[in-house]
Amino acid sequence: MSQDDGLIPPPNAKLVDRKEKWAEEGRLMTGAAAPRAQRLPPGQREVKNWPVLDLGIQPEIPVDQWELTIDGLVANPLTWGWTDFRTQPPFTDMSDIHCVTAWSRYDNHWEGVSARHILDLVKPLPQAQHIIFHSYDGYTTNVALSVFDDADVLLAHSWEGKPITVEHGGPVRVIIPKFYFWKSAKWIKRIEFVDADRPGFWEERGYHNEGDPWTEQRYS
Ligand SMILES: Nc1nc2c(c(=O)[nH]1)N[C@H]1C(S)=C(S)[C@@H](COP(=O)(O)O)O[C@H]1N2
Ligand SMILES: [Mo]
Repeated sequence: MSQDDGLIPPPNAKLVDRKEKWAEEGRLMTGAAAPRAQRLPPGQREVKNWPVLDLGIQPEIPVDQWELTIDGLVANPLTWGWTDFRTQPPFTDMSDIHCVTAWSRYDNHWEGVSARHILDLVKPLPQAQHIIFHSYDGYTTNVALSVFDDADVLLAHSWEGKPITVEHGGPVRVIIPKFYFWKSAKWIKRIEFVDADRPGFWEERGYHNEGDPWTEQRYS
């Protein structure tokens, strides 16, 4: 956790302890990589509900106070308020969720602003190789720029045609379908482009730096 995120010690310390233990013990690892053609990654089970996972803080940000800053190694840094965000070209996509705690949820319909549109606007500098997501609850997570730069990545404001609820990261959360869901930061506040990679909250606590479900990149 970098200094400037000011994470309050998570009220959900028990969950953090338990998930750190899972990483230490390699829980849920099947050791059997599944072909990508298989929809359900190894060690996962399909659920029909949508579980909530967070650190015990669910920040409530009214849309008129919501701001998103995109900065770091980009030619055109920006800060959007709600109206700025909602006047970007709309993007919709359907994708599956795979959480490292072994549940997967199929066919989620997302609506928001595509990662590629954001990249077109901010124009990452050549040195920008990694991205750090910063959230309103103090959570952080990291991905390579090449992971963010994909056709199915977006900043979502709606799920199944309705605004994403606070518990699921509304007003706006990141969606990165190809990785375990901890990379999909809820309550997104800042997207920082950096040259050197930096582990986020779970990456510092035994979780994999990437997180490909089909090769079970659960733990580091
Ligand atoms: N800001 C923030 N984003 C977060 C988290 C969090 O605690 N804070 N948890 C991550 C984890 S571990 C998962 S599995 C998903 C859960 O999203 P959901 O509660 O909508 O299912 O959000 C991810 N993004
Ligand atoms: Mo998770």
